[in-house]
Amino acid sequence: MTLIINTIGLLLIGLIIGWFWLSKPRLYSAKTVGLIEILVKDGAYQPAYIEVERQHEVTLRFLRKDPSPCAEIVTFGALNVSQQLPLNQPVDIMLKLDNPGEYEFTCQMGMYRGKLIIK
Ligand SMILES: [Cu+2]
Repeated sequence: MTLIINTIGLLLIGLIIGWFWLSKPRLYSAKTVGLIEILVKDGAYQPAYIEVERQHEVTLRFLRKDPSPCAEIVTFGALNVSQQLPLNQPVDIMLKLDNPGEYEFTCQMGMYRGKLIIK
């Protein structure tokens, strides 16, 4: 019995380590103008990789389908923007971006990762 519990414990630890260290962001590319829709689903932002031409304002519409509490908040660290994402309810985030560059967005713990690239 102890052996079984130990084995399950080890498997769980392996899964958690795998999730944190081995999972790479799934990359999607979307070259879009205007409103960009991002699905939060199955542990990832889809698309996670967004390229836009330089423009003054970019609106991202997040739709969270992932019930994991981890997905509840999306944060754009470099822009000082954080937004709560209710389940199954689209949320628009308007960003003012005057400088080209790469802007990472993540969940609270940095497990969901995406990147907004302003050209
Ligand atoms: Cu998280």
